[in-house]
Amino acid sequence: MLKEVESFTSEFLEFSKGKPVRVISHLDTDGITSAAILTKVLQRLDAPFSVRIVKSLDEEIVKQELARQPNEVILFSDLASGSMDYLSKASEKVFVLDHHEIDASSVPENVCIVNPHLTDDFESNNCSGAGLCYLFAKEVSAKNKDLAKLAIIGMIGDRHETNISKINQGVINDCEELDIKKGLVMYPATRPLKRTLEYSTSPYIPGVTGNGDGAIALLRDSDIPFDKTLLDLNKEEMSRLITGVMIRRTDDEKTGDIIGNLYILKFFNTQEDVREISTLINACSRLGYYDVAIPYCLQNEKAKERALEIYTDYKQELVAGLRVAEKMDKIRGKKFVILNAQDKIKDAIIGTICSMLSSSPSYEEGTVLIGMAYNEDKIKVSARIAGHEGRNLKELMEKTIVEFKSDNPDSVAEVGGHEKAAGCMIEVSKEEIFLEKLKKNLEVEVVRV
Ligand SMILES: [Mn+2]
Repeated sequence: MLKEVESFTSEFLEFSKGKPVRVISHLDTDGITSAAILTKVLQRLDAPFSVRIVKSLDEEIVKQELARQPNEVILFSDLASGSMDYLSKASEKVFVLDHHEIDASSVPENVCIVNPHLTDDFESNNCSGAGLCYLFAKEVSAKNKDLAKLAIIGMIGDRHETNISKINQGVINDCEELDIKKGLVMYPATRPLKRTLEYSTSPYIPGVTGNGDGAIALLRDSDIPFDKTLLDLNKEEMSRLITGVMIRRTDDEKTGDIIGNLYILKFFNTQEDVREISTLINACSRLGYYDVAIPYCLQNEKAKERALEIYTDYKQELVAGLRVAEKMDKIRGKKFVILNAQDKIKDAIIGTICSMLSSSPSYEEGTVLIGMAYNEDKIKVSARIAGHEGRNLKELMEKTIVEFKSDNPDSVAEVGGHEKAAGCMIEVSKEEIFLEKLKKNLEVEVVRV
């Protein structure tokens, strides 16, 4: 893939000479770190540029951005692979650095793209959007090697760590300020364990999560000082702690995923857990503070202060939302649970709440969790699955929306996501009708071939 990056870079540098660059990136951690890398590269090139962060690309947004041609150069990061049709209408060249699935035959001639799916060895080249932006940055100048840490944050943000490809390994090797330690996968690994355990929702530890006394009891049983951090633990202490956690999760089959690598990065001159940095960036971005998230990535002190405030509020909101979700009346069926929160939980966090619940052992492996929350006159619907195995949620949502729309042709409902996390937006006025369709599809037994 390095060859592809090389020709992409030379084409980009040639084409963008003397022109302002317009960067359009995705709003998750990977998209924000991608935008931050590109920001730094363009600053170092002394090139004028602007950045736009979007939730997803639709025809309207693509049209708006293409209207900037021919005066500006358009560069998409961490998105656009599914928008080749729209991009073919551009009057000029368009540049794309993306890792999402793509139909190779759909790439028009005017699109200059690097995507691991378009290479001859996807397994080795698999990486995040930020990883691609980093390879581009390094190709522009070897001095940009210091941006490897942003690629690492994007990689963790997009959960690439369970299967490190050759390209990702290269990024890890480039990052001198990264430490990797094997242990209990819980974050932050850099703060006192009594707190980390108490606030741990992933893994969810019965009797410990949300229970300060339970957290202290676990540490006492494991013979570990309360104020030690995960990073401080020696091998014996780590294995005692893992045993203690496993005992409490005994009736649950998901124990395998509690052990893995902890990623510790020197960021703002302190040791930080990459999973926590990633969550913080995601929180700022999802709440609309892109102007805080990007400078935070670039280690701006003022942005850090603001980002921490936003993150604290976000965590409090999550804890409160989780409590509401636990107490709420739910629609329960065979292998599914629907939380119709209406206006009791903010739509910005309903998906995260479902993800947290999906890692709790109170739900049997394969249970589909659906969260619904109002967003003005719309309802945001999020689907998650407990454990690893289960139905394809994207298909489930698509099927439901197709049926829903055939009865409600005026609806503007749209589905997004993938197999394990999907969602859609529907009109509040159609709440009951949608629920009926959804329940009907959830009740259908899935026959495995
Ligand atoms: Mn991504």
